[in-house]
Amino acid sequence: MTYDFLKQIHQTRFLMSAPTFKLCPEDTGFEVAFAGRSNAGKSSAINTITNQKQLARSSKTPGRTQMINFFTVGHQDARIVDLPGYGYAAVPESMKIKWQKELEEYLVSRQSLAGLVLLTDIRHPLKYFDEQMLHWAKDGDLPVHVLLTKADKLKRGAQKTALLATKKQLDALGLPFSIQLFSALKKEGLDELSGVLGDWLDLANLPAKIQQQTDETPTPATQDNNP
Ligand SMILES: Nc1nc2c(ncn2[C@@H]2O[C@H](COP(=O)(O)OP(=O)(O)O)[C@@H](O)[C@H]2O)c(=O)[nH]1
Ligand SMILES: [Mg+2]
Repeated sequence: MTYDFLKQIHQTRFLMSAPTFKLCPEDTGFEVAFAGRSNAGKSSAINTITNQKQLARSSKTPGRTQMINFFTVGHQDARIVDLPGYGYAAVPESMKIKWQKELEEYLVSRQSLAGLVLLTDIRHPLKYFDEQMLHWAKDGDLPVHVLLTKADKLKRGAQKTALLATKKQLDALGLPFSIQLFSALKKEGLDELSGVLGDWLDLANLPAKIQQQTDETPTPATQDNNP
């Protein structure tokens, strides 16, 4: 099953970019948002799980106005959302506040949003804005899956220590979560992540939905159809 999810996730395509949530796609089906501080390894994770080199471009320009990027996982009703990396010091305070308000609104009220994947570098604990995101997720009854990225940077023992420490941090927030180690470099943690995405995006039922849609599409009358 997990293997099938991964195959389906490899079908991910770019849908659109939006400068604000007001311009995002229709609120139908299921959506999973990826969030994290800039440099957390978000683009690398999305590219790795979708098996595509440049799907989520890594932005090398700190402070650049970033877009919210939407991708479809084989169907427009199964979407991955790449949220702009937060934590740029260069962004003016007024813009930060505006963006945070929008983000909160999206996390709390987006109907199709089925879960939040929060990425953090395994060498750094969750910081203020990560916790902010987690609080909003809690307010929106949104399940959270945490990826400890760049796990290859640490040895086994240190990985375990980091995992436990972050679990403790999350436990203290009192929200439902799951957590895993992830390495885009070593392609580690793909099965676990694809299992979570498969569940949240309802990928097991997607082939049936696509079939149904095909059936419902009216076939144009051919010339053989005499009145
Ligand atoms: N060692 C290692 N480096 C990684 C991994 N994932 C990302 N990086 C590096 O971390 C930096 C930031 O990655 P990127 O995906 O652009 O982060 P983003 O800003 O969150 O989208 C880049 O230099 C990546 O090459 C990983 O799994 N292992
Ligand atoms: Mg990026």
